[in-house]
Amino acid sequence: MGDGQVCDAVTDTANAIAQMEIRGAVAIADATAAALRDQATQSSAADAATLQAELRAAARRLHDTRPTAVSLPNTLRYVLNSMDGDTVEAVRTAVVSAVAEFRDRLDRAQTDLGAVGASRLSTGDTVMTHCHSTDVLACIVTAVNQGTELSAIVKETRPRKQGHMTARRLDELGVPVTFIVDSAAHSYLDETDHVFVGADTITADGSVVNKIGTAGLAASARERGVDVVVAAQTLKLDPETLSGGRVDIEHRDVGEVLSGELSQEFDSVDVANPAFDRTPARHVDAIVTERGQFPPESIVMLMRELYGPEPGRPWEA
Ligand code: RUB
Repeated sequence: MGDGQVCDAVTDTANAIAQMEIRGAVAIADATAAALRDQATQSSAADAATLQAELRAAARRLHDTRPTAVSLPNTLRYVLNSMDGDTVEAVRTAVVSAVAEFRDRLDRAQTDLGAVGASRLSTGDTVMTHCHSTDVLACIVTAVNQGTELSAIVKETRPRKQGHMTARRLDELGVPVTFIVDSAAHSYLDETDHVFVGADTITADGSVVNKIGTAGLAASARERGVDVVVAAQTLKLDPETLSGGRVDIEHRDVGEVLSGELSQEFDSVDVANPAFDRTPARHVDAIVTERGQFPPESIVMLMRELYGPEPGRPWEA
């Protein structure tokens, strides 16, 4: 790799995120941090300023992969804000240690959040899930490890079918799973005690941006009086929304919805493929984080405490 260039590990990670080989907000954050560490360790920059410029370029490459999960820019902030130093070695050491600390905090946050979420679950409860969220899994795994006997209704989650991952993982855990297509969710809410979903981004007004279909599920659950819990570590709080920033909802290739011959058959039909939607705070009972559980309307206080009013975009500097 030449002086000033982005390393292959960053390009590979960016491609893997864009193609969803790495997916889910926590996994995206973890891979992003690791890629920045690789940039720092593999760089042949001649001086500190060049290495810092490379790290910003690497961050931009990673940032431009998928627009919705705020865990990505929050990770870039954490790592880039650490890259002080007058020499290449000093910057490299600072980044390596910030990334190690970040990844450790990510793990601990999920463990701590899992304990908080598990406290909402009791033996005999049925949990309905949507998509595949490692933060949700942490709550269920902790509850099961504590001896709580649960069953699960797992939504398929069209078009990428992340529900398969959730069903597989819960089955391995010994949780009885009923696997349903998305449109069957309403019919199964009477058998559900809690809806547990993850989040890609939580905004200052307590809205939750998560996999498309979450908003409809939460509205139905609210109408039936079923508990709606969002399991989301504080890395999912979007500090830019404190000052009016908006969440960009990703629209993915329509080939994920209709592909091959079908897409030709329907070539005069407009196909849309939004990947996420926004659930208003009033349809959520609690946001479970590693810092405890919060009514969604109060999450703004935690957001302000953790990120301050001006989070900055150090990758743009
Ligand atoms: C993933 C998704 C997940 C959140 C939370 O969407 O919406 O619910 O990212 O996951 P995609 P986690 O599959 O399009 O990335 O709790 O693992 O961060």
